[in-house]
Amino acid sequence: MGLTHEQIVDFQTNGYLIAEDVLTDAELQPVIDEINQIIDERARRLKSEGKITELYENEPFERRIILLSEQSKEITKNLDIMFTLGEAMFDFLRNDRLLNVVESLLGREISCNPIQHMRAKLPWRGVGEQPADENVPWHQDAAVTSEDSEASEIITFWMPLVDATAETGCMEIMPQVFKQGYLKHIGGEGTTISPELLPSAKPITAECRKGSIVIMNKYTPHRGTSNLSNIVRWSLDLRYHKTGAASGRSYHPSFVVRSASNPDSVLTDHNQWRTMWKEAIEKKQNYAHRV
Ligand SMILES: O=C(O)CCC(=O)C(=O)O
Repeated sequence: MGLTHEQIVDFQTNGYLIAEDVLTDAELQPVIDEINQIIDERARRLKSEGKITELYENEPFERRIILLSEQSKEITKNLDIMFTLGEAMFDFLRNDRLLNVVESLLGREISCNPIQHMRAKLPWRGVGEQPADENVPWHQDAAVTSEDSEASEIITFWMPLVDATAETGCMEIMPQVFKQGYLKHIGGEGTTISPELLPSAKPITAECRKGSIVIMNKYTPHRGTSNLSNIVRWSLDLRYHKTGAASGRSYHPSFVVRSASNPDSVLTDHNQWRTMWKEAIEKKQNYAHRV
């Protein structure tokens, strides 16, 4: 089942929606298992290189990478979808329940957008807010797309792999502000809305349980909040667009995940996806962000 009519209107009115209980634990577990395996392989390599001494093999998903990163920051380097390219992740990008929700907003011809991330937000022990290199500042997702995608509906689907709360770190969102369109951004430590243009709308704290999804319009200002807990705030932020529309990163691979008119166009081959990404990354194109 996709979204209800009320949910769709809610999204279109407020520029965001928290869709509750879309995914089951069983659907998320293969992704978690795969991440655990990637971390285990990295930890063993770092130990063999003498960069860490403890493997912490018995620590859970929510804790292990904290203990490993205290020994070597290398454990989190390039820990993202386009570098790890796992099969469970590829399968998840085409998860039926997720795509039913996507279809409710984008129709029956859908592509997976290459702007997609897996994030391990580690606990913050410092004073004030977690810094911008660890915690994404106020921005609109349109800011990380090229201008040729201005007319494309690129919708963000943000989902935690643990409960995302005010304590573990979740999204903070400005409702309805998407109606103002694009706001100029500045670069630096994380793309951020120019301070003088930051709307004064009261943000909502978008707590989101594991299995639920925060859906956002590309012009909705949002930011991450500090992780004040003692577990990792694992999450995925995925984007989808209508097949044929500009993706905002034409130099990275989009692929068809659902098509009513041409079901054969759906990419089901994990190896092909891997190859497309590897070839694109080798070319090392600079991101054509907007400012
Ligand atoms: O996961 C986070 O903390 C930030 C994610 C975000 O800002 C995004 O998906 O655009």
